[in-house]
Amino acid sequence: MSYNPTFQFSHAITRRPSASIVNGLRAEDTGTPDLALMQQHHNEYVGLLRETGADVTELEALEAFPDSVFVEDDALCLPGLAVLMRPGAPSRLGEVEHMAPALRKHFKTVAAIEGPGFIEGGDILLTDKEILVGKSARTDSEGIAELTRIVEPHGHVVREVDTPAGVLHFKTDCSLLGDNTILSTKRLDASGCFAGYRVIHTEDDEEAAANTIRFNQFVIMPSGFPKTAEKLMREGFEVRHVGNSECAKLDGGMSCLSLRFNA
Ligand code: CIR
Repeated sequence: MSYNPTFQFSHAITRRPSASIVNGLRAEDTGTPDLALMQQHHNEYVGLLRETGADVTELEALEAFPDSVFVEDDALCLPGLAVLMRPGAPSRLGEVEHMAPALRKHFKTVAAIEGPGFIEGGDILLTDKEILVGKSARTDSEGIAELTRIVEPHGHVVREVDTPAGVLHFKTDCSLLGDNTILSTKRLDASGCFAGYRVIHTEDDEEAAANTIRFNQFVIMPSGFPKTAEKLMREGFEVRHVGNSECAKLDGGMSCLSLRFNA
């Protein structure tokens, strides 16, 4: 069956939030995340992924790793190839080995970034023609170079770009909506990294809407960004919302909560 591997997915992997999430990393303290509310939002998120017909694995919470709910940072999933990342946050390095068994069930080839560089999945945007990787406080040029050496023989092109200063991950500020179309904050688009793509901007004061996902027929957005949601609906996207108040306290959003792939 033919499919577009950038937004049509048969599978997703998520991990339940752990009670230790209250100790998760954050750039700024805006309050302690409420585990029960986060779990409720997480259930809604998983429910929407499943509504598209995808098979969704929910891994058990990992108490030793407060940020392990943000599974996207642990791996990059490409057609037939998964690459385990090497997170730039020391407290997250050990998460990766707990993701490996779930990926081995679905991928014939599971490669790994060995270092010395660092790279997190949140800095990687897969499009129809290339893999854009934003350098950030978590992802460096050595990590990107190692990823390039792994994926190039599989026919992928990697392009190193910059994440705006003070922004956690490249994809904190953008998402692939499909068919050469990207949702981006104006500040990230101003860098010129999306030349050749059709770019839809998040509305002013709604920058946090940029971390959205296209998952099969749905564009899944964090709740609370009505102007950007309206814009996407006018463009013909089938928009769904999930509460993100608790993950947002830890700089997390829609993409961070799943690994998405075809198997
Ligand atoms: C962290 O700082 O690593 C977590 N608190 C948030 C990770 C968000 N992940 C993502 O944007 N891909």
